[in-house]
Amino acid sequence: MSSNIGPEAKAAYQKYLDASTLEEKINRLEEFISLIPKHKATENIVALNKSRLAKLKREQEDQKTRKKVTAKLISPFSIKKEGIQVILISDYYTPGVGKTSLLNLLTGAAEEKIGKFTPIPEIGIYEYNKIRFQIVDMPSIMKGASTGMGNGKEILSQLRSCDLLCFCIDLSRNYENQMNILLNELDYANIRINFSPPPISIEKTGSNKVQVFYLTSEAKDTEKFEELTERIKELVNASGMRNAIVKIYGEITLTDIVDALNPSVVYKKAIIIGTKGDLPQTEKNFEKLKKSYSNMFPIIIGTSVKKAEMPENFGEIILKFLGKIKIYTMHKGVIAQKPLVIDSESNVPLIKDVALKIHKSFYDQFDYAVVIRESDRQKRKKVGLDYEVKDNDIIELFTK
Ligand SMILES: Nc1nc2c(ncn2[C@@H]2O[C@H](COP(=O)(O)OP(=O)(O)O)[C@@H](O)[C@H]2O)c(=O)[nH]1
Ligand SMILES: [Mg+2]
Repeated sequence: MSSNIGPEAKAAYQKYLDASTLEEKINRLEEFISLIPKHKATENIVALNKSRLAKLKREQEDQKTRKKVTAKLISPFSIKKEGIQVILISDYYTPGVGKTSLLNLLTGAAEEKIGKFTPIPEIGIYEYNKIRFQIVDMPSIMKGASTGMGNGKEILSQLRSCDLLCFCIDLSRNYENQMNILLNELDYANIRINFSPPPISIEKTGSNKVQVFYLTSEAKDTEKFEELTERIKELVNASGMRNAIVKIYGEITLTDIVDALNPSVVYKKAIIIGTKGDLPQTEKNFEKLKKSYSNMFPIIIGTSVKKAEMPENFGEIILKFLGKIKIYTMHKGVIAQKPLVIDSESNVPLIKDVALKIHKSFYDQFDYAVVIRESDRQKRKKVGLDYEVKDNDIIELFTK
């Protein structure tokens, strides 16, 4: 054990080694990690033990699910996804931050639940330019939710598959407390916010060793990468893998490796909605909130349900933030009423994506496409599969 960690942490580590049950091991390892002074020299120890901890927690979850299979019920928290799913979350407080009020303003749903405790999710559909957004008003998240407080585990697990999270923050209360509770509980639940997945891929292999490859010049630039390779091998072993190929595509930290090794980590996009903007002092609070969190949250909106203040183009804001565009298909000169939503997050959206989205046969038998773009000088173009499409394009596909 390294000399950088102090006697108290050392004692805690010994206790962890002496633990006999899985639960004891988890608790003592958490205790140990919390006692390690956090600085550059202890980075490796922290990462290594976080990876061990993640492995132990997975074992614990496996045991629990095995116990549960006999009594499998559909949870009242489970939501059938429809359209683009947007989940409203907040901390737990009375009176509430105004989630149900927002849901009602956007969708007309759940008016009778405003001002009341809402123990299970309420759902409504918000339509913007004929695109459907499923707005989910989640029960509040308590401090300790990630360990099960107030149905926290059920609530947090529902967030893992949404398209967008809205942190609803009551501007008439201390915003920092609210933000901290939400950010902490999500982090403990392995939900990472507005953070790109690290440039790492880890595959299990048959060979009995861990191999690390640096595949871009950025990755190769890493200082002392031989040492990094050793650390990565340690982390892979600590996570329970004996054989793996680790590919690194860019600059990374040891924490990134710990996350990449943990199959329960998900990456979610989130915005902040400040509520009750009509109450005294809220304007000042809103400005401070923006200043403190705009690095992490590119979109922070101020609202008031009392004054019916909500951006008219809320749907547009969401689509843009999620990297989605809408196009209109055309058939024999007739333009569809309803747009088609195309993803463009990682790459530029192409005619190919449109064809595949409609049906694979349009891709397989593709001949050419006609694109009508009002903003271009040449409004009408005949194009191929690799042509880049833009928001509001009108597109007709022709097959052979
Ligand atoms: N002044 C003001 N009060 C609001 C606003 N939105 C909600 N409220 C009030 O805040 C309380 C809690 O609202 P609710 O929507 O039930 O919050 P939830 O618990 O987060 O779902 C209710 O009394 C609402 O009338 C708002 O924009 N301005
Ligand atoms: Mg409510």
